[in-house]
Amino acid sequence: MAKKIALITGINGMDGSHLADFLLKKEYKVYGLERRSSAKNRTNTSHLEEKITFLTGDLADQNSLIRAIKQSNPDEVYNLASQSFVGKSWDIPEYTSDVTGLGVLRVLEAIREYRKTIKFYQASSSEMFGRMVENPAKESTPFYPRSPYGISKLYGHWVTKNYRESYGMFACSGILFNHESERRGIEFVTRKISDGVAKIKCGLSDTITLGNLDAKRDWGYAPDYVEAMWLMMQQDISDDFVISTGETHSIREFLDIAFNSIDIADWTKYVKQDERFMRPAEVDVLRGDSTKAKKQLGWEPQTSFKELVRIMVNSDVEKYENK
Ligand code: F7E
Repeated sequence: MAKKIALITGINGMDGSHLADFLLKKEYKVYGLERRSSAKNRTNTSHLEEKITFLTGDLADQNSLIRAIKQSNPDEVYNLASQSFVGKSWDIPEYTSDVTGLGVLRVLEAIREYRKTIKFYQASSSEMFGRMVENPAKESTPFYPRSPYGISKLYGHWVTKNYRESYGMFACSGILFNHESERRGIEFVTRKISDGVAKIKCGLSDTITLGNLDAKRDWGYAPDYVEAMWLMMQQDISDDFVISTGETHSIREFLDIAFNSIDIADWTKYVKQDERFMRPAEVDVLRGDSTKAKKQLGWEPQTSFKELVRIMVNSDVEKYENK
């Protein structure tokens, strides 16, 4: 049987690299779309350089997307690219709307132009629930985004649904709650903590400076979550699914486990707070209900919160110890 072909946008991000690993194990031919950059950004994908084909393209450039689809001729397109940092979306709201919102429309248009039978996955986000009208949130929960990022994701979510209904395309959305791994960008709170804790352990720093410690998130492990993306794409009918652990933990709890894994019980003297890391409008708590994914996809998270924190801290400690 011919190999299935997948095109992943945002290949160099945490999710892009984990999904490529997953699809290679399933014997896919994988193409990864990356933006042109004067400095190469393949920290997460250097191990994939001989295994996948990188294409240059940009969610802000319609023709580059049409070309990437023609070059790869995929069975499945996973749209994981976006301006994904919520905090920065207030500083660059127009760019965020263009890439995270309109970028989705551009990928869908490229598919519609080239071949409508290509399956499309949109990385929707729990940030669309924002001020949580219902806790835990499920597929039918009304949205209430709280940032330019969340609003842009909502556009992407609805345009995906609209192309499904307008053109009969297979276009599904995974409403993924926070998911993290040792490949997470350093600006996100979990990695900032794991990296900071590792530096403290190795004597390279004495403090971590954070914003709001009381925010609560439903944190899962990214390699578990990319499997859910793939499962959604193997269905006969496209649909939307919430992917989450069903648990919520505060940043303080994350700090407890992270410091505990380097044998520090009281972390208060190591953690400072700074206004710079506070957001103009905060999402105080997120928690998801993945009953539908469990029933219809047979998907369940495999990694506990405690394991996740430990995996991240151990990986950063190893990184500094090897240096
Ligand atoms: O913030 C608080 C911050 O930036 C988590 C993205 O993948 O998940 C992610 O978005 C919480 C917030 O992730 C710092 O205020 C405190 O309440 O790690 P984060 P996020 O905003 O939840 C969703 C599902 C996505 O879709 C996004 O693309 O942590 N917080 N102190 C801090 N956050 C950061 N970044 N840095 C701090 O110093």
